[in-house]
Formats: sequence, C-alpha cells, structure tokens
Amino acid sequence: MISEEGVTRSVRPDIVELPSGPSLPRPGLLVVGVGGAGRHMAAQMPGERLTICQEGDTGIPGQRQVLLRKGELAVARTSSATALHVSDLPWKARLVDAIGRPDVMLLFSGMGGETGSCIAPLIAELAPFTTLTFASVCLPFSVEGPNRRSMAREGLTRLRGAAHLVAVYANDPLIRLAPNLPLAKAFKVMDQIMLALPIDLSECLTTEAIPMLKGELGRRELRAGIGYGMGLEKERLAVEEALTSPWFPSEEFQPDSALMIVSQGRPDIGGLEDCAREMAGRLPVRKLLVSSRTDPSLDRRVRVSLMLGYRF
Ligand SMILES: Nc1nc2c(ncn2[C@@H]2O[C@H](COP(=O)(O)OP(=O)(O)OP(=O)(O)O)[C@@H](O)[C@H]2O)c(=O)[nH]1
Ligand SMILES: [Mg+2]
Repeated sequence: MISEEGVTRSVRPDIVELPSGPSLPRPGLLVVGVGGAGRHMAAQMPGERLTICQEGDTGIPGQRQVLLRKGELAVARTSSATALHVSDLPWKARLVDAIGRPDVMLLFSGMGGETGSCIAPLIAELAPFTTLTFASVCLPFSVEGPNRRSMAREGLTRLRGAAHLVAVYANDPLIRLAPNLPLAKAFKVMDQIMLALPIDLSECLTTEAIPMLKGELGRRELRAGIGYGMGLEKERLAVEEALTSPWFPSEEFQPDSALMIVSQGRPDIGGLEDCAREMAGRLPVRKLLVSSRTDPSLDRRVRVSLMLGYRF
C-alpha cells in the first residue's frame, strides 16, 4: 500500500499496490489470437501463443495454430452457445485440446467478422478452468456497415458472459486520431494502445493479484489509455497523456474502477509513487490498483498504462 496522507476518501481513491516481487508465484499464461485482427495482435505479444483462424489464413511462425474450415465456422455461427456446448464436434475438440488449461488466457480478437465474433466468445466459454480470461477486442469502423456492427454487438455480449475481463477498443476514434494515415499505419497506433496493458500485465502479474483484478475490474466494460513522459515532470506528463485516451467515453460517464501499470527504464519507487499520487488526484474512483515493471527500452522515459472500468 502506498500511503496517501490527509486524503478525503470521497475525493481521492485508495491506492492499492498489486502483490508483486520475484518470490511470488506467477501464473502460466497463454496468448490466443482469433481471426485476422486477433492474429495480428497476438503476433506482437511475448510468450506462448495460439492462433485460431480460417483455413487459408497463416498463423504466427513457430507458434501453434488451429485452422477452421468455412463449414465449421458456419456451424459455429448458426448454433446457439448451448447447442455448441453439448455437441461433440471434432473441431471443438481440436480447440479444447489446443487451449489446454492455462492459468491466465489473454485473448485478442476483432469483432465484426465471422471468425472473431463467433469463435472468440466460444474460446472463452471453452476455458472454464482458467483463473483469469482477459479479452481485448476491437469494434469495426461504422463505415463497415450495420451487419458487421450487429455481429460485433452479439459477439461482445457473449464474450462478456464468458470472459472475466473484457477491454473494448472501437476502431472509429482512429479516424480522428490519425486522419491522414493509411489504415495499416492507423492500426499500428491502435496496436500500441491495445497491447500495452496486456504486455505490462504479463510481465508483472502474480497469482495473488488475480482475485484483486477480477474483483475490481470484472463485470465492467474496460477502456484503456497509455501515456509517456520524459524530463523533470515525466510522471505528471505520462499520467496526463494516459487520461486523454480517445477510447475513454465522454465525461458524462465516470469510471468506477482503475488499474495503472507504471513502466520505467530502471526500478524507481519514487517514480511509481509520483504517478500514483498524480493519478489519484485526477480519478474519481474508490480504489486505484497500481503495479510497476522495468522495461529497459524506455531508458529515462516513463510509461503509464491505464485501464478504467465502466458500468454503462
Ligand atoms: N485495430 C485493428 N482492427 C482490425 C485489424 N484487422 C481488422 N480489424 C477490424 O476487426 C474487424 C474484424 O476483422 P477480422 O479480424 O479480419 O475478421 P475475422 O475475425 O478474421 O473474420 P472473417 O475474416 O470474416 O472470418 C474488422 O471489421 C476491422 O474493423 C487490425 O489489424 N487492427
Ligand atoms: Mg479474416
């Protein structure tokens, strides 16, 4: 616990540091990328990865993949979740085998296409033994049309019922954020934001921290932001930038929970405390979970990954 003296609880959150340290047990992680967008995101994650795609798509070199035929996807799309669970389809058995029993599953997918919208929720449903399933999904651009939107909505609803944590990233803000960029470059901007927190979490997550994450961030829609800071006021700058993320909703919606992971070039407890104090002064939540990790590539910069929970 980082102490915050003279704090009025109704105004400033309690700052709670997640249990961490080299002596604490770490969970086994599996990264799963579903569909085109999901595979693209999973490819950029560290650790053991599995991709699930349509036949004809390529996986991540050197990593496991499950390919589904068009007909198998059609069955997944047209069957109810209950029917899929009781049926004993060979391709479902292939998925169950490939997933195994990881402690933590970091699931990535784009909603709106057939593979991601139908299979990502199924993957979460097929992993009832994971202690933590954390899904990060993007939503299609509005211009992609109502069919994709409704497919995405259905997929997301089912995913919310099956995964412990669900972070949502609409593609639309990319148009505002990077109006002159070609789509592939705009997706790179998005990747940075979508991947920052899962990468940081996979570096610092301990088994003991998992119930705290589920308790604070579960049953909510999660939205993320990242910020970088350098120089004398790097902590304040990083916190400010993270809070301006275009993926946070307008101010009429207030978050009710928050997780901040502070990454620094070298361990610096003072820097972590500064970030926590700075963030606590700006967020109207009851509790602010914080954690930290070292990332030598940052050198003298500090990075803040922030995840806010909303009950819309
Ligand atoms: N942010 C981001 N979004 C993407 C990317 N690729 C696709 N998308 C979005 O994700 C949605 C789903 O696209 P895909 O992942 O290609 O679809 P899929 O799951 O492979 O589904 P099918 O190809 O129809 O079987 C699209 O509507 C796009 O808006 C990406 O690289 N980054
Ligand atoms: Mg595809």
